[in-house]
Amino acid sequence: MADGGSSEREEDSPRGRLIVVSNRIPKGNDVPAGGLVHAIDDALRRTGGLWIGAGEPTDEAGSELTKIGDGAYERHTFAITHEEHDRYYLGYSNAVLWPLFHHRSDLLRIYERDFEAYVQVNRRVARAIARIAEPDDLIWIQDYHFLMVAHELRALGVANRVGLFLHIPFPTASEVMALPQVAMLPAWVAAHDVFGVQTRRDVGSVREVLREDPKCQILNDGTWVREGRVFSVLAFPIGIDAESFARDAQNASLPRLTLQGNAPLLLGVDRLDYSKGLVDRFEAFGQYLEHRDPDSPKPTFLQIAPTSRGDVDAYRDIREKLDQTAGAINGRHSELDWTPLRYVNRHVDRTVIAGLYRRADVCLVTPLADGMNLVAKEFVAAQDHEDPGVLVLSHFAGAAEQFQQALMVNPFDHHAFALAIDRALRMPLEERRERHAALRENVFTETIGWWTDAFLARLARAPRALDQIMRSI
Ligand code: GDG
Repeated sequence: MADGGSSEREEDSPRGRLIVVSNRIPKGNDVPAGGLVHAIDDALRRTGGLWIGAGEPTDEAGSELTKIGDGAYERHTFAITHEEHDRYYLGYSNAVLWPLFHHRSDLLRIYERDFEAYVQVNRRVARAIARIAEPDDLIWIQDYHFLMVAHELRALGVANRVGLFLHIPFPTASEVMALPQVAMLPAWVAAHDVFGVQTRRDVGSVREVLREDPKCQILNDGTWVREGRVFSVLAFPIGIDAESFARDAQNASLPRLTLQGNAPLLLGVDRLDYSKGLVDRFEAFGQYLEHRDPDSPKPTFLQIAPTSRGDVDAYRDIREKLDQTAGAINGRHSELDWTPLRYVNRHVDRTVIAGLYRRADVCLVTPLADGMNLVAKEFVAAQDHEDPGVLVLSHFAGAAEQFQQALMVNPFDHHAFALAIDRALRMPLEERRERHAALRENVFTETIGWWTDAFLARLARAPRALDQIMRSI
């Protein structure tokens, strides 16, 4: 992990306010438990400050921020038109950056006007921040929707410390060539003081891209310089509120699952996204069913996958493919009293999810590309440590860097994946306990609070941009 841990909390705690920018922002006064939104809420409660996020799309977009709700810190939305929502959010963010950063250049939908809308929205956000930021405020930008905001802030003369955390993987130098704006990317990254990513592998990819830029230079201490500005690229693996998740899982009452006797339960929980490897997962389960010992208990694989970004073509395609694959597997293997695959294409309550994690014997977390994957961490936190289930984890989840004790699989290799399912279902208690103990240690140590503190402590220690400007004159 990056330098900067909880021991630095006291002396480096930021003096100014914290200004957070994220695409999603809670609109009501209730902040959903768990996840990133909760972590930002927690950080803002401690430091004070404000949170800026996208408002509901309207017909016209002014440059003013709109204050929403009330509470321990301020929340504001920036305006966005329906057309910008289509072009900046569904278009450039989710049909260019998302597929490219998840190694799916075949799904790119490149339109110049989408990029123009992205620039427009990033510029609007930067101008709004420039109007309200005080010199000591820390500015913390979340994710790929705002890769240009820091660059725009510098152009406006904002010298505050600015960090960005990228929740998704970073593409390699050759993949990034598919981005029409490839030449601009190093300048966008270099405009931050801290550019945070999930894993060491991602740090490596950012480095590869920066090395292609003749203006970027790496220093002996691992920091970078571009046009006189020093900046860092560091890994901060995101975590969860493990205590609260474990509590919820213990207290959850389970829905009736109608499993046969003590039949094993395999579980998958994912937003319905092509990066999550759901079709490969279904096919691997199909292969497992094909070869399973007919005398062994009949397992049920429950996949929860609520639709997301249903307005983007690639998401409609994956949904169709999944329906077909699930139908074919159940058609082939179901019996009168047994449906091996249950696929729920709907949002399920968090407490129910927590209870299902605890009940599950095996959790399948097998993305083809994923920044981190919080489901892997939630499953580990929810398990009973006396009799824990088994996490089957893809090499391509960011969590794989911390979770070597999971049962690792290559999701593209359906045969090996099917064998891993079989091994997980048969794993002796002793081995399950050993593996789970190692994973649990990580999940309860490197929590969401740890992540926030580590990032903000590092950002607060970054040399002031103003000092940097003075030095370079
Ligand atoms: C991005 C990166 C990175 C899912 N279905 C339901 C539901 N969920 C919850 C899970 C989990 C969350 O959604 C999904 O977390 P992930 O980490 O898998 O994924 P992304 O949304 O892709 O997020 C990812 C993350 O940012 C954080 O940095 O880990 O790699 O892609 O919390 O439990 N929750 C409820 N009902 C559902 O039906 N309540």
